Amino acid sequence: MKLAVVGATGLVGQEVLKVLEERNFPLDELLPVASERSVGKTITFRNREYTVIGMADAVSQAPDIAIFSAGGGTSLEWAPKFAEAGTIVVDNSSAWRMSPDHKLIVPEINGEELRIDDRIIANPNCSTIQMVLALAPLHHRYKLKRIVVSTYQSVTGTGKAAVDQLMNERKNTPGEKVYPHPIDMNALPHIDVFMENGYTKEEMKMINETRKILGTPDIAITATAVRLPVMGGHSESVNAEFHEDFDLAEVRELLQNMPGVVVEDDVSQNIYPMPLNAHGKDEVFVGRLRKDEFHPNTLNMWIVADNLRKGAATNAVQIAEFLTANNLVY
Ligand code: A2P
Ligand code: 11C
Repeated sequence: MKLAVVGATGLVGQEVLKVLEERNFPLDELLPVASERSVGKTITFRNREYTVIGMADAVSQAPDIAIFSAGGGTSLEWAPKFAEAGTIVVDNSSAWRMSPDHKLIVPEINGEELRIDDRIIANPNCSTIQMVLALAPLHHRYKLKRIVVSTYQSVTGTGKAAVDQLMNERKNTPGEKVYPHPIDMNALPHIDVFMENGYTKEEMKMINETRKILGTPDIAITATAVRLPVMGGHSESVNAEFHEDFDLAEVRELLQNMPGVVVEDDVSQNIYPMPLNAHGKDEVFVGRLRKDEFHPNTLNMWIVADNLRKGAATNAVQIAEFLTANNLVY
């Protein structure tokens, strides 16, 4: 198994390397790949130093799998070239997610859709993954009718430059600004670009990707995505209406039995999910479970996950693990 990590010098790429190491992913050869700016730099993996290579070099070495976290433009241009060389691309960008010819995978939910001829596989947006993982077992039991979601997203979702902006503002030192306003001590109801319908692209990703992963285009979804000066992960307040009535104890049990989900819900002890606790973990944490008292069959919940982990790196590595475990790599 020869595995390329494309975007190995970025926030998500670095997390991919950590997750591969922690999960002891079965690889014989690692190719760390980044832009020409980084070629020749070294990264450490499993106590060994590796030299970063460029895209064309990586394609010529035809890795079995390439995990891409280098932005949509890079994916659009390079994923087909890797695929042509026989590589299976697991892509973290939004480039292929809504293409009807490409699968959008959260392994615990729809890994079974993967086939041996899939060449570019899309990893969903971070805010989508954590929401859909928590909602999937409830959807399968009670059938989702409508979702109202508001997000509280970490600056790490924007990349290294955003973390630098927050830290520079905090220390009052000058530096590059990636947001149109200060982020420290602030809340920006603005993630990614605004679309013609007044929603942001992040909000539309949550809507469209959720429907694709759950395979039901008839779920009504509305989203407001907000950036906060937070580091450890994304949080989401979800109000979910189902076609069928539910019992809270059963909801709790369904969530507890869902692989990758951890219920943290004991308000008598002030226990609920928080990004500080989710940081560096692979699971999606769910709490504040309660019935909406003014709307039938409707549940309120609070969902938190490390967006660089299950929201990006972990999910991508799990897709690669699924491919190897099911003999879908040749
Ligand atoms: P580089 O470090 O050489 O710029 P982040 O989102 O944290 O900023 O990381 C983005 C990642 O994508 C980095 O590893 C970056 O490499 C990589 N990247 C950006 N543009 C390209 C490109 N045109 N080709 C290959 N890798 C790219
Ligand atoms: C954010 N969700 O937090 C974005 C980052 O489509 O994979 C990931 C963008 C994407 O800003």
